[in-house]
Amino acid sequence: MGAMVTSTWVVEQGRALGFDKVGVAPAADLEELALFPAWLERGYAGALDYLRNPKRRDARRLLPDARSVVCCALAYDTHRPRSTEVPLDPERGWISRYAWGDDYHTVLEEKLETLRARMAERAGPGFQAKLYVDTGPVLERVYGKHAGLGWQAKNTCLIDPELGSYFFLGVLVTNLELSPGDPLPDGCGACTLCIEACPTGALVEPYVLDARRCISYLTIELRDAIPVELRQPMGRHVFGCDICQDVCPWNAKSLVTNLPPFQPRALPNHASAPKPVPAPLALSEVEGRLSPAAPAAETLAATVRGDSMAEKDSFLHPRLEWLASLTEEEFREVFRRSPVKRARWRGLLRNTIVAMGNSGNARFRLLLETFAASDDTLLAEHARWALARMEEAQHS
Ligand code: B12
Ligand code: SF4
Ligand code: SF4
Repeated sequence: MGAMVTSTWVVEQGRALGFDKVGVAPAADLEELALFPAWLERGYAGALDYLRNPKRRDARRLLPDARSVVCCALAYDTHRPRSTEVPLDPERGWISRYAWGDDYHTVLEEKLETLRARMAERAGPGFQAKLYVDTGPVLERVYGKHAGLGWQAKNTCLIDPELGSYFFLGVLVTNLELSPGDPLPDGCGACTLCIEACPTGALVEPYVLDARRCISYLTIELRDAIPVELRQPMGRHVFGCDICQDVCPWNAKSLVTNLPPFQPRALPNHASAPKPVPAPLALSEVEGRLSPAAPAAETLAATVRGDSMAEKDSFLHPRLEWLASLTEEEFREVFRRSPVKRARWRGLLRNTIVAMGNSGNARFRLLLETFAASDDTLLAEHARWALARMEEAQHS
C-alpha cells in the first residue's frame, strides 16, 4: 500500500491546493516532544487543560500506526501596519493580525480535507489519516519544524525565511511511510528582540513561553480575572497579541497573502461615524497569490499614520467605545465566523475595559462607572481597576 504516494507528490498536491509550504515530519521520537512534560510541570499551560491530554505528547498516540505527519502552512499576513508601528490612539483597541479576517480553521480544514481525499484515492485501501488544524492534541510546531517548514524561534513561533511567522499550520497524521524533510537551521542567532519587546515577560527564556503571562492567553483563553499586575502591560490589546512577531526582523519582508478570507473585515456601519471611504488598498491582482509586502509608499504611510478610514473601521483597530457597547447578540453577529468569537462576549468586554483604563481617555469614565456598578462581578472589578488606572495614566 502507498507505493505511489511519495513526499514529493504530497508536497505538489498541497501546493496546488494553495498551501504556501508543505512538508513531511516523521511520527517518531523527536527531542522537542520530550521537553513538553517539563513545560507542563512548570505550570506554563495555566488554565489550558486540554494541553494536558497525554495524547499530545506523541502523534502515535492519536493513530497507533502513524508513520508520518504531513504539515501544511498557509500565510495570513496582509498589507497592513504592525501593531508596533501604529501610534497609540486613546480611542481605539487592537485586534491581532490573525483574527482580522474569517476563522482560519475552516479555510485550512477544507484544503486539508481535499488533500486527505487525494491521498486516500492514490494510496488505496488501508490508508489512514487524521486531520488537525489547531484543535487536536498535536504539537503542530514541533512536527512543522521537523517537516522543514521553519525553525522554532525564540518567540516559540515557527519561522520560514520567506514567509516569516505569519502563517497557520494544519497537519495530517498518517500511516503512510513518507520520506521526511530536513529541519531548517535556527535563524535567531544572537537576536533577542522578541524577548525584550514582550510587555508581560511571557518569554521566560529563549524558546520557552509561559502561557499564563502571554497577552494572547489573557485576552483569548482566560475566562476569569486577569492578574492585576498584567493588566497595565496589556496596553490596548483587546484580542491576541503580535508584538513578539511584529518586532522580528524575519517579518520585515514577509510575504503577504490576498486570500479574501484573511483580509481585514470592515466593521458594520454603526461602529463609526459615517465617513467617506477611500478606495481599497492596492493588492496584487491574483487571488491567493503571495506578493512581497511592499505596498505603495504613500499607502503604507497613510495606514501607519492611521489616516485611512478604511483601516480605522476594519477589525484591526476598533473603537473601544463601540466594543464596550456591543450587546451579546451584536457580538455574535459581528464576530460570526471570526476567530474573535473565541474570547466570548464577556471576555471581550473585560479586555475592552482594561484597554479603556490603559488609554487614560477621560471620555470613557461614565461608561466605566456603569460597568463598575453592574451585577457582573468580573466586569465590575475590572472597571474599578480601569477607573483607578485611568487617573494614573492621565497623570503619567
Ligand atoms: C496553546 C496555544 C497557544 C497558547 C500557548 C502558546 C505557546 N507558545 O505554547 C497561547 C494562547 C498563548 C497562544 C498564543 C499564540 N498562538 Co497559539 N497555539 C496554541 C496551540 C493550540 C498549542 C501549542 C502548544 O502545544 N503549546 C505548548 C508548548 C510547550 O509548545 P510549543 O510552544 O510548540 O513548545 C515547544 C518549544 O517550546 C520547544 N522547547 C521547549 N523548551 C525548549 C528549550 C529550547 C532550548 C528549545 C530549542 C526548544 C524548547 O519544545 C516545546 C514542545 O515540547 C497551537 C496549535 C497546536 N495544536 O499546536 C497554536 C499555535 C501554536 N498558535 C498559533 C498562533 C498564530 C498564535 C498567536 C500568534 C496568536 C496571537 N496573535 O495572539 C500567539 C503567539 C504567541 C507565541 N509567541 O507563541 C499558531 C502558530 C503558527 C506559527 N507560525 O508558529 C499555532 C500553530 C496554531 C495554528 N494551527 O496555526 N497559542
Ligand atoms: S504574544 Fe505578546 S504577550 Fe505573548 S509572548 Fe508574544 S509579545 Fe509576549
Ligand atoms: S525577534 Fe529575533 S530572537 Fe525573536 S524570533 Fe525573531 S529572530 Fe528570533
